[in-house]
Amino acid sequence: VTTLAGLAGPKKTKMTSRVLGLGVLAGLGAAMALAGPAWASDTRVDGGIDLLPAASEMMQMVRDFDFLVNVIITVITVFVLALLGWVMLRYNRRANPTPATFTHNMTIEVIWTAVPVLILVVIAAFSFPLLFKEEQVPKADITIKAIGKQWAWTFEYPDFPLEDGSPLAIDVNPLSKQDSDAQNRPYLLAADEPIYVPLGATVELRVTASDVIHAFALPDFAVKEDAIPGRVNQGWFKAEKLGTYYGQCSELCGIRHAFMPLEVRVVERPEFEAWIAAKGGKLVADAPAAPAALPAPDNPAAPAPAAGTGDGPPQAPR
Ligand SMILES: [Cu+2]
Repeated sequence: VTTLAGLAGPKKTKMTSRVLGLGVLAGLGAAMALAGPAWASDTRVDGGIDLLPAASEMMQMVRDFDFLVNVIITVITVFVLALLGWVMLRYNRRANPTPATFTHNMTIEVIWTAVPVLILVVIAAFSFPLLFKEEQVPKADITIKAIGKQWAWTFEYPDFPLEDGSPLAIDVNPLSKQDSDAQNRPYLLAADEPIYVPLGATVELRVTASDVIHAFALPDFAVKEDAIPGRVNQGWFKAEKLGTYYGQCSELCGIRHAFMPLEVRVVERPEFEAWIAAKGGKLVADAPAAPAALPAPDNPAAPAPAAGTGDGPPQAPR
């Protein structure tokens, strides 16, 4: 099921902006979203326009918020449409030959000022907690540093150093069209080197770039962080569901922007450790044994990534 994850990704973006572009269709899209929970199928569909199914609690919260906003959009659209219809039918020249000449109505002006304010307050009340949760990186079990490059990703695992002490680093390129077709994997989403994450782990992301601005997007987990040269942005996700998830570069970064997929595999801990070992990484003594009870990952034994970058965000106290 999840190997199909992300299939709707690029199409979704295109479809979504098309719907947003046509004001009239916005109401239609909202009306369709009213069926929200029913849409939340496990499989991606070609041409789907909904957000991807949630692979984490965070993404579920994003989906719930999306549903709420769609309900609000629908109510407003239907209300405004009804008002327009009423005005056109009741107050056209034939039905209302002698129009009223007043220009102010205190009551209605107070209402149409206050009600939109209240709507915005409601939206803010639900969106701010979401933003704070996204921005506050919880105590992480492992750290992954994502480096965007023209045009590839490098993922470093500073918790698992190589023999020489440098962090385990994986270069990720798109899987070729030929291989994608042969393996029935989505071209331009599948990567030649999937990166592995243990199930249940809270993953801290440190995102940067080496040349131009890229962006690390992993929609199943509601992750999107700008990758900016000379700066380290922090993000996180919790790997709550086994499976394969696809992400992409999400910032127009040059001619091969579309060729920067990333593939994340959430696997059981032993499989993750086997992968780390196969890549030459050391499972250091105090490396997480089980995601639950962990020492902080940025202990002195593990080289801190981004050290020396200078203007990265300050480390949150743990
Ligand atoms: Cu890019």
